[in-house]
Amino acid sequence: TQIACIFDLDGVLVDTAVYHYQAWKKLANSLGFDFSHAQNEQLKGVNRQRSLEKILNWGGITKTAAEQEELAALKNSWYVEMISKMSDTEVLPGSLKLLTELQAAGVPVALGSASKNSGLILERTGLSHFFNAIVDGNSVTSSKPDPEVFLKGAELLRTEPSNCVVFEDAAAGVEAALAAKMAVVGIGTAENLPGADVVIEDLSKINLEKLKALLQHKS
Ligand code: G16
Ligand code: MG
Repeated sequence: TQIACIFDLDGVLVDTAVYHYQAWKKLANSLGFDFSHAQNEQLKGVNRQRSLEKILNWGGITKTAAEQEELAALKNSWYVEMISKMSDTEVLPGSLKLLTELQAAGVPVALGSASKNSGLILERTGLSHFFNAIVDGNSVTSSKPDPEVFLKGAELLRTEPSNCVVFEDAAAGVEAALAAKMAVVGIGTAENLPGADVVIEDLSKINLEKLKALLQHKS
């Protein structure tokens, strides 16, 4: 079977949600309101601009487009400061083993992330060399749940969507993969990821053989 894999970044390969949380909380606090972990959960897979809109809405605050751009840049400067200190110890369980197995088997691998900081994160955590193609917040115009990010990934890997397996931890990402007509492995819990073909706790729970079986079962 022909197979290609497309990985989401935050929450699948590395845990950067904790840094997004700290940076957004600092921004919310500076504006006079608080920001909870539950709210942070709702921002997974959501791009920076849209995340800020949601936060301002939760705080009951209105800002002009120019002010929003400044606030998003401020949050990002704090976030970049934190992720610049990341290391390979922050790669999530099973990521390295699976990526190594896929690379050894010659399976094409792409990144499909909403983040504009994916290059820095992959570099800091030592994962860059596993990817044949990178699609991230710098190269897409429509965010998840739009399928653009994953369709571009398939295109760059020169394969059909029906050959692709997507790994996602966010509901919007699972929706995007399904819209792209790809198989989806959800990372997290089944309640939070409706529609995923299979949901696992982390990447240590899957291997190439299981992925091939999943694709075959789907077709
Ligand atoms: C990630 C995170 C989101 C974040 C987005 C944009 O998406 O899950 O919480 O808002 O990237 O990140 P940045 O501000 O770095 O551009 P993904 O698709 O990698 O899970
Ligand atoms: Mg994610």
